[in-house]
Amino acid sequence: MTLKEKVYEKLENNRDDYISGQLIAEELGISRNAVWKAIKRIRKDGCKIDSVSSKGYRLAKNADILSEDKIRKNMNERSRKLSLKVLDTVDSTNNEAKRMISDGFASDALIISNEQTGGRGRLGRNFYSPKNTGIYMSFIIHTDLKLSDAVSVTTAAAVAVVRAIEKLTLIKPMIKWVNDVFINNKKACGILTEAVTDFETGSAQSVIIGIGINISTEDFPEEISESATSLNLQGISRNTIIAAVSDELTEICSDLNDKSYIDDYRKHSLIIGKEIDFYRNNVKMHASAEDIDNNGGLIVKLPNGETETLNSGEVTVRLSD
Ligand code: BT5
Repeated sequence: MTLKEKVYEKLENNRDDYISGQLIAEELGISRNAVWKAIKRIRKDGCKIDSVSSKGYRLAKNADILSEDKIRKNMNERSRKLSLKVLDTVDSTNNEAKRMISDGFASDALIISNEQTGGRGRLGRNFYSPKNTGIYMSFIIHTDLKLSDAVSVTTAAAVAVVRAIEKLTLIKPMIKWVNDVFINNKKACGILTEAVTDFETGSAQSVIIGIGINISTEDFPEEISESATSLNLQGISRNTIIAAVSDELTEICSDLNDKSYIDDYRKHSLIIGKEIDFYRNNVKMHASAEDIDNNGGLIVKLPNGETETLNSGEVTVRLSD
């Protein structure tokens, strides 16, 4: 742990009270000047610390710093085997994962950033990723999955996110096929899965699973201000949530042939039983969403009574129904 992390830990363990610089210095066996410098660095990272001259320092209510050490401590044994990389800023954690793979990185890994300057959604869209208030993370999973199975990994990631949220909170998250997690009919999380393929075998060599979760973001850009929301948890750190999502996802990925997670996906589906619209060859189609199949495909019933399975793409649903 760095000195900055040690000082942060003291403040975090003493969340509700002020702690003096003198006491932190004594307990860590460092000088008061070193404490002061660490406090300055923590503040520079964007974390608010209240200070009162007669009392000392106290973390501001919503202070939440990412720490590799804390994430690891919260993880279970399986997750802890991942190689961890925690960044302050990056263009996109999925891009970072790709760079690592093309540089020959061969282990399973989890890359997390406090901010993304070019966070990506699907089809060239953006994912708004401001610093300090969200979780932006990408898993690298090396696998010899068929490409068709690699797609179902997105489904697994959505289930991992809802399981983690439900384990830690009383929130009831829902999944909008195929890759969004919604809270109260607004998007709180998006998932972008990308496969690095072996052209010779046609299988996925490794899968990058990018997950973005709004934790305490309040000011969204205007174009998503009506459709986006945050988890807004009190007293649960991003480190805890990252570890919980990782535990759930590595567990599901340890045996993707066990499709029981799909039941959880169905139970959380925002669209089963609803009327939806989708596009086929640029033609708008209307249908009712009937079920999710074991590969994460959406089974829809067309007005003429025929059924069809959608495997990718976009559906719109009237959430007020
Ligand atoms: C997604 O795409 O939602 C996938 C987002 C994946 C983000 C993670 S963060 C870590 C990793 N690194 C990356 O660069 N990406 C992954 P899509 O379904 O195409 O949705 C994109 C649309 O969601 C945008 O066009 C906006 O309408 C909306 N949107 C953008 N930012 C949002 C946010 N922070 N919260 C809610 N909605 C958002």
